Amino acid sequence: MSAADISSVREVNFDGLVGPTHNYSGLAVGNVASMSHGGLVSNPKEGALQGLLKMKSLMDAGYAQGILPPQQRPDIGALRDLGFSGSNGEVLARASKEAPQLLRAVCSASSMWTANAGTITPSIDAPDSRVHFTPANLQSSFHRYLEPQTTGRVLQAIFRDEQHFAHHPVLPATPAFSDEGAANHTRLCGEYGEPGVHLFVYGRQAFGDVRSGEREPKRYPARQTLEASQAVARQHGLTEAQTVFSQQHPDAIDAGVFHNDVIAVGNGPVLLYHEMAFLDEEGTLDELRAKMASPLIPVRVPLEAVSMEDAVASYLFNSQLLSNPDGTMTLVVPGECQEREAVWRTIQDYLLAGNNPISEVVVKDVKQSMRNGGGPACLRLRVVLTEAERAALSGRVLLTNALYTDLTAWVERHYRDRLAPDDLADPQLAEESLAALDELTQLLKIGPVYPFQLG
Ligand code: SUG
Repeated sequence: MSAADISSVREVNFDGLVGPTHNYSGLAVGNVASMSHGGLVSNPKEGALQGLLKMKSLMDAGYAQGILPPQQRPDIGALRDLGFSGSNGEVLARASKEAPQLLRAVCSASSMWTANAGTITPSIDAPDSRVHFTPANLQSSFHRYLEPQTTGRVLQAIFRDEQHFAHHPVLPATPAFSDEGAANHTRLCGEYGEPGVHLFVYGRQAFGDVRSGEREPKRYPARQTLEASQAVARQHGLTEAQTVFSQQHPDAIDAGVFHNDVIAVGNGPVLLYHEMAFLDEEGTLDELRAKMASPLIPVRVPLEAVSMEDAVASYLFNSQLLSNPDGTMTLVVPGECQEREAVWRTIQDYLLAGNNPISEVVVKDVKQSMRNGGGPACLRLRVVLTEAERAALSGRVLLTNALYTDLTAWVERHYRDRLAPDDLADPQLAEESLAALDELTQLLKIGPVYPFQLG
């Protein structure tokens, strides 16, 4: 690749639009925010507008911003598969009465957290010079297991051009291959257009020489397996020299760190992480240093500065770390970081004042998502693209002022501003949601991607 091509490579953040059924159902075991906010009344309209505002302000600041649509919810087809029959209204009413936990699961708007949509390898690192995609199976929880099929269709609709984009099958949806996508994957590099090293962080090993039981979490499940991470790397053609597999610290999982992106974030050569992120911190850094072409810049936050409780409550590490043209980086943190004194002090006195590229902190209000354990970084899927690949995207999915205006008007037209757990059985909500999504696929020009559109 020529120097001009290298400098044209950019990271595009594809944020998930918060869906019309966004609600608080306490579905995610090991996710402290989800478990503690279950049963609250949500505001889907506010959630969608908060997400759109984050996207718009990052676009205005010069970052490339994309959009991924929400999924068809309630997933009445999933209820039918589980034996509920009759009209849609009857299916919803029976599920609400006989299995309310299933109704809540099929209504979740969890696809908004697109960091879990899949794992992406940029063309620079792939042997066939194409961008590679594997949708995550999300088999750890029923409500998220419902996502990958539509996710795959959406990714194929947008990244359709086979000359530039390659799509792989979802890994087998079984505990041994439990995969949660980019939330446990970080690409470290110099410039985006230079070769990168892929850090895959897993919580447990399924086969082979299983490590001692003491090294696995005891309280909460480990959602990513080593075998899943290895399979994705294999699908994408990544070699040993390009990959580092590191075990997440089991104590962190037990403290509520259900994905690596709740305790570490990397961008370019910078790895911002908490002391408790990796079981073998030194080994992980040494291997990264040995494999990376550019010097690694580790930014380590010690436990004495930020406790695990503060890390999980504030989502400091679920920030977006964005590259600026002058070589500095901007950290986009959730508003909750301002509410924890130790965290805010660490940002000011340690991250901003430290000898590292982070020169600016921007605070974003994504509270509707945060109450379900989704911060700024959960809401986006990073796709590193060359200029030619950006030009080859299908659909109207890169944010512009006009698209922002259209999407906010669409949200205002279709979304409710109040959703209580009992509202989920309302057949009217299902109809409103389908009408909204049908219009959205036209607005985004991505063609039919939802089951109700495919017949
Ligand atoms: O899988 N929450 C999601 C949050 C995902 C955050 N993503 C990243 N860290 N990348 C999860 O735990 C809660 C849904 C509810 O309780 O209603 C939920 O699914």
